Amino acid sequence: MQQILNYVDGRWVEARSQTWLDVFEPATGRVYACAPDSGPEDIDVAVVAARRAFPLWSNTPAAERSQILLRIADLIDVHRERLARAESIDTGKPITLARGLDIPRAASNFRFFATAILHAASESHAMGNTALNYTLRQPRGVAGLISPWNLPLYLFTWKIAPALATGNTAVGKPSELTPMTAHLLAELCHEAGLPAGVLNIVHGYGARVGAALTAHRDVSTISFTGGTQTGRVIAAAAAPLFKKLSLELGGKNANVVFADAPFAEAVTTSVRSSFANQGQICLCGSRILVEETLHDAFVTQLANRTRAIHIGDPLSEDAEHGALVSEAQLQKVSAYVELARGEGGQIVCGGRAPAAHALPERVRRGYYYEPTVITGLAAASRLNQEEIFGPVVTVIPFRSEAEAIEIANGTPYGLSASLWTSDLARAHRVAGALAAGTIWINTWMLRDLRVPFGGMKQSGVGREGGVDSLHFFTEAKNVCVQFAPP
Ligand code: TXE
Repeated sequence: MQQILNYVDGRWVEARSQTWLDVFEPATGRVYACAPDSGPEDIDVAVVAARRAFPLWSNTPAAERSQILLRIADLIDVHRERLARAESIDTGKPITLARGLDIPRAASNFRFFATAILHAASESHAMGNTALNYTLRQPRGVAGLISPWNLPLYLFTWKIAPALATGNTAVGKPSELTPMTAHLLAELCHEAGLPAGVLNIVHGYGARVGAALTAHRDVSTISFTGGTQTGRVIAAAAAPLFKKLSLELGGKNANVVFADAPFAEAVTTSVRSSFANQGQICLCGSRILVEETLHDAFVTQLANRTRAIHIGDPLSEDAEHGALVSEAQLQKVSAYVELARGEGGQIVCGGRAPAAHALPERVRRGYYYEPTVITGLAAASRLNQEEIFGPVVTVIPFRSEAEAIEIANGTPYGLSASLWTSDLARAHRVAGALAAGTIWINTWMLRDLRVPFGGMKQSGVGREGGVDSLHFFTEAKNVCVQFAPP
């Protein structure tokens, strides 16, 4: 049984309560580790450590902070295989995905912000020959960083890197479902020489530990990625305390395929955007809107490619589809498919857990669900309005560009969208009309870390990425100096 510990003030410690929570391996349904079941008292100790480390860290020259963060990135690269295996075991995702996406992106997050601070410019505004205004961007203090279970190291480092690069110190709270790579990251940060107290990681349940971090009077900045409902709870707790808040929440993203789409590419990419990470990526295109004339041909091709996805042991090199992260998530996905049947939807493929004999012996008790394609549901149906966050997509026909835009925008979410067409004018016109924070044209999940990233409506508040992260984690102060009479 692997034991995970909190990392506070440069030391590995148990929860004060000395109680533990079980950590499951989704592919087998078995407990394989335990993590501290921390409480508010553990957050208090971590925040004290972060506050104590803040004066020195925030006054450390950017070049020195940069060197330490670059060393962390190098150590992530060195330990890529170990981290990928840990991430795969913890989440149920194929090790090939963890090795190719999650872990390299964690290193990129550190490298990007470690170098961004070396070139970050500020502004000045001259008032003729009498005065000059200049903008100081100063670190805010202790940041609270709360991350989810779908891309654990990828998203945790997406917050840690800019927070520390800009001179803040931090208390991080990873998901209790997937704590392992956060634990391993603490070891790498320690080895890289990150000073004690700069990064503190406290494990535990969100409603206890996450809530305590959100409410803590000495934590002035909260960056959260997770479900919309949890985002609502965090916002309600943070607002009266005037905390700076960044919320990256759920999505119900449209993948709009026009009749003049590059067909083969649209199908191939749509399989990936539908089922990558077992459909547990907030950017997945879970609603596929297809122009009516193309609908049947597209559904046939999509279903054929979906049936060919290899469901297997996440630790095997040939697995393309692994286990869902938890029993609860499996039940949630299953319930939505049963609802689809009740709403008159056609299950074109999938729609069930794989037969035990179809799975390798080791993973027959895992949280598996077949990639599923559903047609015949109204745009207003619950399946097309609510975030399922699993390997389930619906296909909806549309007759006109205007109707496609109306359907795409017709949910409470606005995180991302894809559109496929050969008509550039239409591509830009539709991109401008779609209510989502990120729009991909003839591609999906192509990411440049310089761009603003975040959602509209119930998909979140604020943007992170590039200068948006640097500005989020710093306070802008205008200094006006008069040097001559007006
Ligand atoms: O997220 P939660 P969960 C969606 C997806 C999923 C749903 C719930 O639909 O089914 O969210 O997933 C911590 N105060 N996404 O349960 O609950 C929690 O411990 C402070 C989309 O994982 O939001 C964890 O560390 N923190 C999302 C983190 O919040 C609290 C990715 C996320 O947990 C808290 C994941 C509280 N009261 C799920 N309650 C995306 N946008 O990528 C929980 N937490």
